[in-house]
Amino acid sequence: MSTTLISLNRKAAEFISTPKKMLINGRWVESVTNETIETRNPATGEIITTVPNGGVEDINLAVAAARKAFDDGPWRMMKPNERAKLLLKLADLVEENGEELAHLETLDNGAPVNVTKYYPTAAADDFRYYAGWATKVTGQTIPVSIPGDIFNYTRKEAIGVCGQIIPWNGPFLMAVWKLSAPLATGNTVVLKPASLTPLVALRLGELVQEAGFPDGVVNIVTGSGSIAGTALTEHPDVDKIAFTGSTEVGRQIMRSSSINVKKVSLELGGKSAHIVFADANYDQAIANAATGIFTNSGQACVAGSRLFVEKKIYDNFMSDLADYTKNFKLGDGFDQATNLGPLISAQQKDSVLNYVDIGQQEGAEVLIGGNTSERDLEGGYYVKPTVIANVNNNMRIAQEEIFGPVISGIPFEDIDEVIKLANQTEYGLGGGVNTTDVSKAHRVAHGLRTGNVWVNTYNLLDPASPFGGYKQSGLGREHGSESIDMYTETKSVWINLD
Ligand code: TAP
Repeated sequence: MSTTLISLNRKAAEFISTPKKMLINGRWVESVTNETIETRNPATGEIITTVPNGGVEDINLAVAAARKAFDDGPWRMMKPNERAKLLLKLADLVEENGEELAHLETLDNGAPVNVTKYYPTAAADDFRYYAGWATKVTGQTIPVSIPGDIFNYTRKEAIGVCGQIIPWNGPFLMAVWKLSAPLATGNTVVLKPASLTPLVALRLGELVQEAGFPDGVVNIVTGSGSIAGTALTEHPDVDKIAFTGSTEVGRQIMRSSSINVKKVSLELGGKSAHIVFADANYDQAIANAATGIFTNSGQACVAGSRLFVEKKIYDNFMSDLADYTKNFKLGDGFDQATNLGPLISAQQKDSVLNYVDIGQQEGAEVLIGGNTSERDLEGGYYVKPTVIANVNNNMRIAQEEIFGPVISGIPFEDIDEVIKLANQTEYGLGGGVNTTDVSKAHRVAHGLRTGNVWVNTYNLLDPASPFGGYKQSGLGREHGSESIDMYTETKSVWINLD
């Protein structure tokens, strides 16, 4: 491994030098039981620090604080431009502390600094975009036709206390997405980060306080999904749950949220089709296919994990894609040369490698990748970029979310066949099309039953454009005006003018 390690930002080093606390009602507290959980660096397996293992009582305290801040509080009543100012201040603070946040993300999640260095700007953009919305959430006047002199209008009102549960694969930006729109619309929040990656959320909590948000508006409880997460989703004083994570847990959350009929939005798994036609710009399509799967080491809900390649170029394309993976430098995210980090945990590594075995047992052929035997990567949870050929769409590796750097190539004959195959999955999150034929591009984009389609590119996101899934990939959309709808209730007001 190269030894050009970037040194850890000084403030990040200070941050992890003490056991962390969690944020409830404007105070940094231990869990009621004083229990803690360890968080580890996936590049080395070493313990970084500990965070509180919050449980039912901690969730109760956090929800009570969020409830009070909403019901009695300064937040819902605060003028929209004041809420906007606080979000703008938070955006500035995120930028000012950008390197520290990026380094904490690399330490906790493994994504290379080469990638996480862009997150502070993306995070600040998100807060600024929704700061802009705070003053623009309007109702309508409605020309009703019933008898009498009746004036009817609608108001968009905050839903209340939002329980925000996020995964480990993008802890920084996921935390930001789960704060920006709900706060802009006047909701209060209890955020539960993933047990494996709690650090950036806790540091964001400090910045929320520094920006001057009133106590109880943002609460951050660390703890396990099975206890703290369940307590949040079952809590009768929580009005909405927004969750990003696995489809299996998404189903459980729908069930537990039914207790008091919470509003629920879900951003779940995917098995996205990335389609390459023979007329595509070949080199661009290779790069897109690689970016589509290897970004974040394949630990992305939108990962283009099923690669459909037109039969006449299939063999060459798969072999060139395998060659292209040699451009990836696997290693510690703090190594300047690294552009592919470790997986999040030993368990995730085992699960991914098990899928590679399953693929081979099913008759597929591993062209490159699989396990790493490089001695200098021992200790971390590394899997080489892996390209698998001779896959058919019914195999488990083509139907189940692997969540690792593994791409499965499937040949196809024509546009109708590929649209059909691409839609033969329980998921519907992303999709990619590579072609120089504009009519094919639109036909496929319209034919895919997915929430996002990228043409001759992949993985683009912007706070202004809605993001979410069809079928079992989710419920609702984050970003854009759709997020405003997701965090507001619509009230119809009737006035008799006679
Ligand atoms: P999940 O188990 O879905 O965890 C996501 C979040 O939900 C974490 O904060 C987790 O807490 C919490 N959680 C777990 N069980 C819960 C419950 N019963 N009630 C409320 N909250 C609960 O995902 P994971 O274990 O991190 O990853 C498993 C698989 O999910 C991955 O291999 C991948 O296929 C998929 N995944 C998908 C995505 C996206 S973006 N679609 C993201 C991550 C993972 P803990 O961290 O304490 O468990």
